[in-house]
Amino acid sequence: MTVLIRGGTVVNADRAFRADVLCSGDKIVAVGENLEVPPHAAVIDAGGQYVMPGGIDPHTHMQLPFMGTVTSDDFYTGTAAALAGGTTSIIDFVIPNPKQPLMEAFHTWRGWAEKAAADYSFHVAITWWDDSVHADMGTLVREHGVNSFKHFMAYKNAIMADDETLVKSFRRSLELGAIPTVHAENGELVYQLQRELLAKGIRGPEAHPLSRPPAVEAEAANRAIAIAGVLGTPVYIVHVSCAESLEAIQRARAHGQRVYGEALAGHLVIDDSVYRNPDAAYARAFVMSPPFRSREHQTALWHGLQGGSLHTTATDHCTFCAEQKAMGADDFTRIPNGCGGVEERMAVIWDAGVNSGRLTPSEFVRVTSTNAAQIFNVYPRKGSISAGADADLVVWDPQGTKTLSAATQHSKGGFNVFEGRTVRGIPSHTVAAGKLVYVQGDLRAEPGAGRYVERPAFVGTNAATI
Ligand code: URQ
Ligand code: ZN
Ligand code: ZN
Repeated sequence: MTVLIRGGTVVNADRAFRADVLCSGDKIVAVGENLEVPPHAAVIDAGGQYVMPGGIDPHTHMQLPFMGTVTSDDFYTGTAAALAGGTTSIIDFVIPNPKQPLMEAFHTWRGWAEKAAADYSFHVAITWWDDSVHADMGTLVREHGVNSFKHFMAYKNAIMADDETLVKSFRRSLELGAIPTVHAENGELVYQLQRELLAKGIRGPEAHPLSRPPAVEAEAANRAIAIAGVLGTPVYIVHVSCAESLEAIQRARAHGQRVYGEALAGHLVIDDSVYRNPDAAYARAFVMSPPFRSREHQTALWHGLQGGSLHTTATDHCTFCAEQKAMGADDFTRIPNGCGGVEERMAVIWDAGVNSGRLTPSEFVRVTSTNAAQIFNVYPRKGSISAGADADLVVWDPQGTKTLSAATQHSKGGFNVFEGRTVRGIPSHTVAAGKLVYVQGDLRAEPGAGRYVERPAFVGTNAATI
């Protein structure tokens, strides 16, 4: 397929400029003014619109078996929803059960993801340790294009990595040229606080944030940063939700340590009042970890994005329907943790970030696409509008408006944490691997069109380029 996007303003992380974009097959082949219209080309009139690199969501959980159930979105429905929102690549997670061989889990997830409609890659979680894990990490890096390993410091008695596992896995990651990432919450503290709350008879969703205060997250963030600092490896902290964790990152970076931070669209605009809603089913829908925080933490996260101490935005898309969330109706610790957002991320961040003046369009591109591509070593294949890059683009209508709602979303789960929010600035077209997959409300996502994206190991001592 040949697609010519003409008359728009191209926005890359470094600059915005007037240019047409020509895509042939799955690549961008030309970026320049007044490009000729090739025969049989599909032409998109992008006048008055921005042409930006397709979004990269570096944190999703499609089809995840978790807390006794499986997330509502599978790899097709979740990636189709992503395309409808202008995100053209996801980085999901292979999460082996403790004692499960990593390669077995990796091949299982690969099978699940074959139905994906958009390109995908995997962080692999290190949930246990022995010599076979050490060996499989090498196989994954050298033969399967994995360059990032996830560590859940929360979820005791499930997938939590203890300090021994963290140290051994971080060291192995460094040897292999891979970057360790962490879910930073002290799982022991969470566990004990949960027990205490239940013992006091506080069993509803309002207890969830009480069992995971910011200090519980900050302790783990500081610990992961300290371990990485001692071992000399970079570290990427997912879903940074509070000022205290951000300050830990800022301190480390101020001393030259290579620490990256990720902010979720939800944590940037939703506050913890949702947990005090008298409708327990409504409050349960917002149970995710780390929890939504009070407003001052959102201000801190925006300052982190603006100031460069937070680098990427993601969603942690992990949807459960009301019936699944009701598994914890009389015990908040049994509410499956996770919320959606993969379809809304870019519009929410444009509306709250660019329209407010917090971010320029180029900074928007940096935090929704380019930084993730660079940190996880797929730039400029991804995260750039340039000849030779993948033809993953979103044509962005800055005047278009939409009211976000479960009634119109494409993702499953039947709930939208951004319900009722009217945003200005929405995708008009999404092009993925050179195909028109979303055209002014018409979603043309194809199961199986997504490709597994190998991410090369980092070379030399400086892992990433930012
Ligand atoms: O912790 C995660 O990132 C996964 C299990 C999604 N759930 C969540 O509450 N964040
Ligand atoms: Zn997490
Ligand atoms: Zn997650």
